[in-house]
Amino acid sequence: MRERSIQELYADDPERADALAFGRRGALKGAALAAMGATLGAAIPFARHMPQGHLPALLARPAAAQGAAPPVLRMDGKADLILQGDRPLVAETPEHLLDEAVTSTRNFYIRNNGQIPEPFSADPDTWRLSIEGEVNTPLNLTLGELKSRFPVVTRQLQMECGGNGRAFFAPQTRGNQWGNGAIGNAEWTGVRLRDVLQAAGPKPGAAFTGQRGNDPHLSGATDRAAIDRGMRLAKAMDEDTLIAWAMNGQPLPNIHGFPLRLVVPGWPGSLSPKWFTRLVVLDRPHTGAGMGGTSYRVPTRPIVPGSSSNGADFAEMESMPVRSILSSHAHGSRLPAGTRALDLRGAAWAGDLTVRAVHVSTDYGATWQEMQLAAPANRHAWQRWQGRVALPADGYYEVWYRATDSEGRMQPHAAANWNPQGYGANPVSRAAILVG
Ligand SMILES: Nc1nc2c(c(=O)[nH]1)N[C@H]1C(S)=C(S)[C@@H](COP(=O)(O)O)O[C@H]1N2
Ligand SMILES: [Mo]
Repeated sequence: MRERSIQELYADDPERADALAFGRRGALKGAALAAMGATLGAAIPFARHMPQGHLPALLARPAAAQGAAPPVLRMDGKADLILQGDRPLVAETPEHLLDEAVTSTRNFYIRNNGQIPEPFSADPDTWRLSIEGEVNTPLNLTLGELKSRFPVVTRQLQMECGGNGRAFFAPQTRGNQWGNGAIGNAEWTGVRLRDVLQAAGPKPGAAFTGQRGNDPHLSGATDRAAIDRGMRLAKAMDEDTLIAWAMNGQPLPNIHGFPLRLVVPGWPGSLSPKWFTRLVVLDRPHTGAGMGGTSYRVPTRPIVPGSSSNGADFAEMESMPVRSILSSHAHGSRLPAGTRALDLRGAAWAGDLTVRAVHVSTDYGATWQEMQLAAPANRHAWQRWQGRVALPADGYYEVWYRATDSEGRMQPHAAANWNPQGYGANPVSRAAILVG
């Protein structure tokens, strides 16, 4: 009977593969080291630091383990994004395509919960937005009126799906299995929601919002919203919360909400309706589709991974946790023999906070090197990082990268605070790189 390769074993039974590769003492030596090297297709210069129980990054990502390429989005005006699903249409940006300081529209991820509406075919300036609820003067404004009545601002703002990083949870949770690519840092043009709310005049008890667009529910039911979420009024009044009609200097493409969307940077993307038609001001938390229970809510006290919960004592997910990406090298890249340094680049961000530092390790976390980190272009923009690391020899490397936010919180070694819908996973990331 043929021995199964370690690669097959890693795909089927990572624990057993690990036990075989590392043996009881946990050191990768002799035949085991040779087998691991053969599996990875290269020698492992830092094998002495490879921790026991370590599933090599090259094998850890499902597509690599199965030898299959993920499905690719085919859409005019869009790069080859990773197709997460086509009903609803969801597509993730591969990390290495996020190498631009300002994310181009081509490379911006896509997340829909419902159907994609037909493009608005009338004059875009006739699109209407209503501001209702606990306000002295309810407003029903055309896009043309928004443009002429309020100061127009342009800002770089990050938009990130609340479930970004979900694939890193174990056990797996339901929902799109995002890696780190449900993020974009585009340049948005519009007016401040704050200015419009001040024109409407919030009543004394006003404390929350509810906001939605007019995309049909996935089922086609006309009495149900695809998504209809809300937030604390304080975030609506933040100077960076914009009602935007342009993305990177052009009218919004239909897939990103033409002709009007909200941009609530640093908080879950689900708060930023595309095809934006209505915002209601409330004196209590909103109760629309995607609110309450375990939706966009995380445990305040950790729960047993894999257990069920009704989310009663969970808290709203607000400012997103610190995260970093590596954009200069794709996971699994192969570089020419003799390469002795890597010039690494990427980005990092931390919701409403800023990032204080980005560190990289090429020796399985034994040592970490601080990268150069740029200031954000403006508040709520991501920060670019770069730096050079030396490589002692040809072989298999893992680049581990992690950011620390302005309050000292660091990306954890493994996804923490497991929750049924998989929000907030931001572990240290690992990219496999082969030299030679
Ligand atoms: N009308 C509408 N707005 C929406 C959604 C939606 O399904 N319908 N999805 C939200 C979610 S969950 C995210 S993460 C962002 C993604 O924006 P993008 O598709 O422009 O990248 O849009 C948000 N706005
Ligand atoms: Mo999202």
